[in-house]
Amino acid sequence: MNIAIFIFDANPPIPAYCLSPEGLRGTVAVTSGTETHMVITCRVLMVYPKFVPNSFWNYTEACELVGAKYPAAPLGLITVAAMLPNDWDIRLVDRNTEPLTDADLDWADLVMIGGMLNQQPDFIYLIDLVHRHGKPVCVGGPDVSSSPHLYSGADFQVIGEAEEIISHFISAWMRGERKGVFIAEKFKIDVTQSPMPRYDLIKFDHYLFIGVQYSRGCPFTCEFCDIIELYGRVPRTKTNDQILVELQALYDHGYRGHVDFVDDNFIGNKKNLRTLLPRLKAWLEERDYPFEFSTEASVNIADDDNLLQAMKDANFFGIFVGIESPDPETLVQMKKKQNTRRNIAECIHKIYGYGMFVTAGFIVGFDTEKVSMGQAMIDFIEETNIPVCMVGLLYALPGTQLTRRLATEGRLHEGYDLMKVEQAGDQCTLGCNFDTKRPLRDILVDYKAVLEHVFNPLAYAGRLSRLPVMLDRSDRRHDLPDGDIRNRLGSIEGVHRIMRALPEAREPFWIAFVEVARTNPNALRYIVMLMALYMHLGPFSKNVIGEIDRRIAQLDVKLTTSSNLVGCATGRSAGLAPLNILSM
Ligand code: B12
Ligand code: SF4
Repeated sequence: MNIAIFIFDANPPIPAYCLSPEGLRGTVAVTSGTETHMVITCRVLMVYPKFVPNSFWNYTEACELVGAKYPAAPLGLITVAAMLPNDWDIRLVDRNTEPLTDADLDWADLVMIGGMLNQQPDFIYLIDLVHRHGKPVCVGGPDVSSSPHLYSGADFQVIGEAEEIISHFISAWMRGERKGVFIAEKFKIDVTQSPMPRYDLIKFDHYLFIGVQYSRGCPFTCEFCDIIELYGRVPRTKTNDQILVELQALYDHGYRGHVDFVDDNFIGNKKNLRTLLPRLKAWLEERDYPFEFSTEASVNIADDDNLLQAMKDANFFGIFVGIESPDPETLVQMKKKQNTRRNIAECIHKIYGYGMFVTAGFIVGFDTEKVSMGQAMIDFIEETNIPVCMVGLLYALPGTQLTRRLATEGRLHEGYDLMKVEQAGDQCTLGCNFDTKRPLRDILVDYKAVLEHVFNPLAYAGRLSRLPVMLDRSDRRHDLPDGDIRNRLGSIEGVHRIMRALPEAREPFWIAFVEVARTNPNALRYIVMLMALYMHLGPFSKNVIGEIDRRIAQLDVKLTTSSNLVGCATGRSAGLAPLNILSM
């Protein structure tokens, strides 16, 4: 039996639907004039799965130092929350910061889960857990969009950007359907119509920073990149008013401190950005600088002094740049042409000149790499003087040009897109999920050498103490706003805690600290922040080096075994292993 009902005040607007009796759970009667209507109040529990523990990006110790629980809040989920009808009741549980209880699950009519690759093990576990509680699950987000086959256990899949397609899911749910796959047309979403994220669902003090998104997509063509596959190559920006309203909402919720523009490439649409930045500056000034910004941008940002100045004026303090490799031939092969024909170190130094520090991504494991790659990368990192370098192994992400090429060449490993609980990590430990051209052992040895150098406390402190000379913070505001969680780092007790936690780095870090305090006190708090990050990066890099050692040892065992077999088979002594065993 289906019962006709009316729904009002829904966002997006929803016509009258028919519901099965089961779908009526939680509905209430509302009388308006002489008519009595039913208003649906669906109880939605949104769950953000746990990230795998062994990741560069978790910054666990730095979070603990300031009393946060995880670096970033789930922006995707709270954006989707804002697309659901106003009369649906929504709760959010971020498993990285708080427990998910039976009571939460009992409360819900529907559970919605979203996340990325590095949440996959918990994500899949959660689908099963929710089903054991007898509740339906709707899934979405980047990993579902990239690898939907891994999430076929969910009742509903929303694939791609949710802004338009979600109304189809909502309609289906209202009609009483309990299964469905909804696929968004690629890159068609007009982000100016994207609703303001439900920041009210977030517990701000759980996080190091809060994300806002100005644009989606990137104009470049890097072969390994999944962003252009998920969000396209034509950057779509929100309007200036839209962003300022989002920032105002954060401000009104009382949030102060670090806001990250999570754009794929912040300068993807420079024309629009040029109009946003002066308004951002004025907005900040009027409110006495409640936020400091960071973002991600391609290295050609250094070509544009006006843009750098405008970002400086708008209180940007950090930029993540994908550098990837010091080798021009490798950059061409990976189709990262924007990084060729330029002196990258000069570009980075130029960004420092505008008072913004740079963190950067580097990758080892490309087909065209030469034997000397490891030392070249070390020299390059020292020359650019970037303290926090995310050096990973090349990882074939699902849906990329790289993955398609490797599949065609028969080099992709089975289950390459599957993150198993027992091996969970990130591209630092799991990379090279394909047959490499260069012997894998050589790649791992090179990679290990880079990690050993880059995260050596002396080298790290050396880069820290050289940075302030280049980082022009002279005309920058000195104080953080009241309520900024990072204020807890600046106290002398905070600095002592960092030093106590890092016995082997204590001496070089103190020397760097004193040097920076003397020469560039305005840069000091950034240097302390980068030291705090080392509390995670130091131990993390040791774990990765341990993992790489284990992978090398496994390869050596395979090599020995295979050499023995060759020896037996040919009647000769062991020693001449077929070379290709090294790329297993
Ligand atoms: C900010 C960011 C981070 C931050 C913090 C993320 C956080 N806590 O949420 C940090 C720096 C920590 C990070 C790290 C990593 N990230 Co990241 N990150 C991003 C980035 C740039 C923005 C995320 C965001 O907030 N987007 C804004 C929201 C609105 O978009 P969205 O999440 O896609 O949500 C939309 C849809 O997907 C959908 N949706 C989302 N959730 C749900 C849920 C339901 C139920 C439904 C129906 C729909 C739905 O609706 C939304 C609106 O359209 C994305 C790229 C991107 N453009 O999204 C990469 C991205 C998510 N990261 C990615 C990866 C691979 C990583 C890393 C492994 C490192 C790396 N980049 O190589 C690490 C791993 C982290 C770890 N701890 O292990 C990949 C994920 C690929 C995949 N298959 O899952 C992405 C897509 C791109 C990329 N290569 O960087 N990341
Ligand atoms: S510049 Fe960055 S976001 Fe753009 S295609 Fe290359 S890796 Fe992807």
